[in-house]
Amino acid sequence: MASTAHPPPVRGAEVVIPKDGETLRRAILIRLFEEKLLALFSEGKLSGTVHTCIGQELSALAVAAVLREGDWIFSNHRCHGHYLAWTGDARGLLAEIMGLPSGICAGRGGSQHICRDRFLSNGVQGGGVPIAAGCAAALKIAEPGRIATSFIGDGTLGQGVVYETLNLASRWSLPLLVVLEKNGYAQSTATATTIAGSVRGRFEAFGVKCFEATIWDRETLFATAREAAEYVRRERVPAALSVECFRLKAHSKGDDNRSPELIAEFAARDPLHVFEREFPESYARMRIECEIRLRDILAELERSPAPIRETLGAAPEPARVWKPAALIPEIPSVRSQPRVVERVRDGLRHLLANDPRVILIGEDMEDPYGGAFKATKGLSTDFPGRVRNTPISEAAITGVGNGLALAGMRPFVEIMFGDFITLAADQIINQASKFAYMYAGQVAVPVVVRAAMGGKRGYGATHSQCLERHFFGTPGLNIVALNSVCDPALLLHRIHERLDEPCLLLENKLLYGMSVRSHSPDGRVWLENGADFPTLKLDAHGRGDVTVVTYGGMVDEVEEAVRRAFEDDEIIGEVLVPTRVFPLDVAPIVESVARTGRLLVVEEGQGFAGFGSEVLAACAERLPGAALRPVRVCAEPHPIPCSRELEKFALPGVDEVLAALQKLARA
Ligand SMILES: Cc1ncc(C[n+]2csc(CCOP(=O)(O)OP(=O)(O)O)c2C)c(N)n1
Repeated sequence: MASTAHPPPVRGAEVVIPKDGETLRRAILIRLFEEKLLALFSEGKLSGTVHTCIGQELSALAVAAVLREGDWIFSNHRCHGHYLAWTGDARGLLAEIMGLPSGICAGRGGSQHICRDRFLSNGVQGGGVPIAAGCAAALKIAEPGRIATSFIGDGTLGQGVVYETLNLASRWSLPLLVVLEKNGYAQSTATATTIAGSVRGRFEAFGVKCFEATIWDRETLFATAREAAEYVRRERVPAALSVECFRLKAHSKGDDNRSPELIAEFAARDPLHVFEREFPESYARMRIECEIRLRDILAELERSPAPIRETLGAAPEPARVWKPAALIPEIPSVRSQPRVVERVRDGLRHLLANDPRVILIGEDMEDPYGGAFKATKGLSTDFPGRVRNTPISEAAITGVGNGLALAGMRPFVEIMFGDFITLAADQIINQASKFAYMYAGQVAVPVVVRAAMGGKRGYGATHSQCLERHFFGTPGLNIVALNSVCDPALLLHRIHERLDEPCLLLENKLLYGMSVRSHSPDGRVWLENGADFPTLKLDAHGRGDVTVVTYGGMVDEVEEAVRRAFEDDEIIGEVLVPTRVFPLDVAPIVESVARTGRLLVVEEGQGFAGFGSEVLAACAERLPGAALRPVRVCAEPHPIPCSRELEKFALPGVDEVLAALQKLARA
């Protein structure tokens, strides 16, 4: 299914959830584990970084005590305690932090990015909250009674996506427990100097109940955690659990600018120190047990083999047979030449009808509006509850999409104007695209983010761009572009059937109104090469003067320019249109350029470090020594103006493509 190979999931030691009465033993294990990490760092035996929770262990344990198997847990950079509290898997975690193949993520994740079953951590502050909400949404549909938990620190209260998510989780009544570890600091900064208002007020503003406790009153902490989790489980609504605590060590390894007096004051109150003072014999016995366990694990791991170089990546595309492009017969169309938007709708309708896991979320998608470009018109009526309007929260809705996908649903997230994909960039680049590799193939995130890109409608600088360039080259991400030749319903079907990785689907705004057709204006038939995400070709039967490569919304204008170039100057263009622009199958392009020696790349967006640059580089690399004559046509290097005339100057059109064809033919 996936285009990138991953090794089979790594299994750590058996998960052992602490039983009542074992809390302190587990707390000691967490503390000794992290003290050992700091020692290994100072001995130069570990690389990277580590954020210890020394002093805060009880908050993780209080939450672990009230979670159940099947619940999702999202953690942050300070995740060791959360993980060990929940699993007890010191061996798997230590191996991971040591970068060993037997680590829980095969050494790919390290200290901050760990995953096992339904426990995931990521070091991008706040990004896990909407993903947890997405999992909560999936649980609500498929596994009622289970909940999702997301740990954050109080510094992360500055992160906007947290509030987008609280709003959505409250509106959608999602069983989400946000655990706030309120240790008063964010790295070097006292949060009292950066976070305004009250913590409780922040949650309650969204109608989210906030439970409060401290680690210095263990009984109340455990009781409050239980009350909070049971409330979320029973009422199926979000809640927050705010746990006041203090970290006794530096933010990471040695970066501590807090006063020694302050730290000493909290060290004296530290629950484990208190336990040691009150029950020295029990404490000493448990400590020795944990020390022996960790010593044995370390000794074993120090003898383990180091990782070997991995060879991952897409398999080479097999040779293809070109055949005429056509509408997909399994998805009927009401018209013989439907418009692109109609085929998008047909495709989505087909998926909704055939796969109960499919769910569509985005702004203004429901009827009677049916989406800003009407791509979902009628679908919310026909599939009640499965096409959902969201608030204006691009980061959160993409994150919720990630969570839904992670939990087994097949979400399609609509970004109304592709320009706003910037707001969802963290969820695409640092979350969805990373998970499968970073967590050693244990999870898949088959989320589809549909974004209407493109200009030529006078919408100006912030509603007209093609921003896919910023996502090109992100490992783990697929970028597919609709055009008016390859049936959009087919591409939706393929994405759904053949990808278990995230996909950014580019839907050009002007394209929506075009008819899907299999002939170009010069009468030639469009061919496709039969790949899952086919490359299309306007064949020149070996007589092409210029290879023209384009994608998405530029296809129609390129065709028109090619028609005119032939009529006016008898220049024959061989046009190639990939439907998946990343990862890109360059073979058909290189094959054509090897024959023509002339390459014209046309893209609507900015050219620098863009699609054209990559196509050019691929041809130059694969055709060393060839006399390659390239030209690129792209947007002018300034923001897109509103004025109809100015916009024409800024964005490439038929005239620019024609001029480039003529220039190349003369070269
Ligand atoms: C989005 C983001 N911005 C900045 C950072 C760098 N960073 C890592 S931890 C941290 C402080 C987090 O503070 P808090 O949320 O209070 O958690 P704590 O470290 O106190 O557990 C910062 C700024 C990050 N990882 N992610």
